[in-house]
Amino acid sequence: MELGTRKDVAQLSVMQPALLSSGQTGCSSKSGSGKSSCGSAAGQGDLPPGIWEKIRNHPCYSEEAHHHYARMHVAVAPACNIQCNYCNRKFDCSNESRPGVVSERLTPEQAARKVLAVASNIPQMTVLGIAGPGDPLANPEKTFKTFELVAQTAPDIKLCLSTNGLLLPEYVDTIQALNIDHVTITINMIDPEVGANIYPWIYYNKKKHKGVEAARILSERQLLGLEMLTARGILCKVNSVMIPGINDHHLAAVNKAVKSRGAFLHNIMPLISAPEHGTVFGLNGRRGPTAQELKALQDSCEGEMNMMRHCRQCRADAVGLLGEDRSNEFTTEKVLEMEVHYDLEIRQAYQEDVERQRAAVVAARNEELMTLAGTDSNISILVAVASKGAGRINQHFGHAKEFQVYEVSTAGVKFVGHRRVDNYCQGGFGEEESLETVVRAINDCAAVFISRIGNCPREGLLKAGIEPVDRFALEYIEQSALTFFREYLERVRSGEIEHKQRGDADIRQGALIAT
Ligand code: CLF
Ligand code: SF4
Repeated sequence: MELGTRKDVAQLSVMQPALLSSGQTGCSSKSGSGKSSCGSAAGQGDLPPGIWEKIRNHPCYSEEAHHHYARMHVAVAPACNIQCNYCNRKFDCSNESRPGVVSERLTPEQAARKVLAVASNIPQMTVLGIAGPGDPLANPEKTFKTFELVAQTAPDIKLCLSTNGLLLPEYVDTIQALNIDHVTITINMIDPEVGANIYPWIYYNKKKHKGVEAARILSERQLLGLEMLTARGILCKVNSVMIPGINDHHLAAVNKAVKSRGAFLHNIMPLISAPEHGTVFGLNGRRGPTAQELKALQDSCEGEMNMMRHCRQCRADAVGLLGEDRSNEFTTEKVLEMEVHYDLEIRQAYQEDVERQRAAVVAARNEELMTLAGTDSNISILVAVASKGAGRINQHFGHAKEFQVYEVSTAGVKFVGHRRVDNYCQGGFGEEESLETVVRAINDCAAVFISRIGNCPREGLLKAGIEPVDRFALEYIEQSALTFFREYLERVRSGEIEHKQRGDADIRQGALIAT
């Protein structure tokens, strides 16, 4: 299937179904650009059928899909051919994983069996990604053998690859031949002087290259690979790690460069850096961005290009919805004992049901958005949400390991990020220290939506100026956020509450074990 021209893709990305249906202007109108980019939230009506088919149930390429569909990774690619200063090779590749995580290594045959086991048990698992623990293209035999085996036995599963891009031009033909429709390239710079601060060396053409020379080769290979893939109609996502003081001001130029070469989606991820990770940046005290810094950069890049904001920096053996991780249920030992029964019809029937639920979520949001039509206000707020998936507020405050963050204004509602936390309820008791961490993580939010909450955390949140809201328990997130926002404006107008700009919030930097 042919991808549209680059111009088509750029134009598509500025449309949002909710806004189109309401006749309102873009959700980024306050940015001054006058453009709206909800990017990966684009719906079926906005996209050519070929592209919609590729993204509709891919949890990374579609924000909407990530509430309903799962992905899995298989860790078949241990070696790497470059060194990034935010990576410690004792752990998984940090281009798609959180630092400090070690995945279980598999052979292609073990990996293919695991995919079937997961597909049998999780019918909403639609995508197989290979993202490490090193670079998949530095391990081409294992990577491509795995894809080949899976394509033979589970043909409905989309194939996805993530790479540092050094060897991409060599493998574009193989990627196309194997129907790998989604490729992620981590591109942190287009200026080798900047790159020399991120990459001490690369290994290329049987030779170690260092400093600016290494970064120049890497950048040329990455951009050439991106151009070659998009020319073949393969959807490309670019990941960039935001490293304050090194490439934070440079990433806008990276955004333009990858957009002009046809990238479909740009995922700017925060540097996660702590001494215990043993990385150069961690040991040198290089800090990651705050929530506000990250959002400001993502907002500034959001224009004609889709920005991904729901990335969870997964493990190289992650299984499940993006916000959860079920990899422990599918260890090699457990998979060997499992009865594997891959049934395409059962999977399709399940996914049809998911599509019905998904359509209901969108319809409820659009209906609620109509109630804001004609409302004039410059106010926008962030709300945090505890959710286990399906687009609903369906998690107890004390059980949440992450909060999803939505921005709401008269222009609509959009997902703008997530905040990982220690769950407040540990062994049946609330933890004072955990509450402080949660408050710091969602300090920029006016409210937190949960299905239930105890009195102690309720009081603590109120004291911090964050309104705990449990009256939308089990309701749809976006619809509830719009209802809350409409009432919030009414309360501001009546003088019941005063609208205040909230402060900044923390992105978790410490050691991350397991998920
Ligand atoms: Fe995996 Fe990556 Fe494919 Fe997704 S992850 S290879 S595109 S299937 Fe997704 Fe995970 Fe973020 Fe990657 S949330 S780290 S962007
Ligand atoms: Fe680590 Fe990935 Fe960089 Fe290789 S490409 S050094 S595995 S972060």
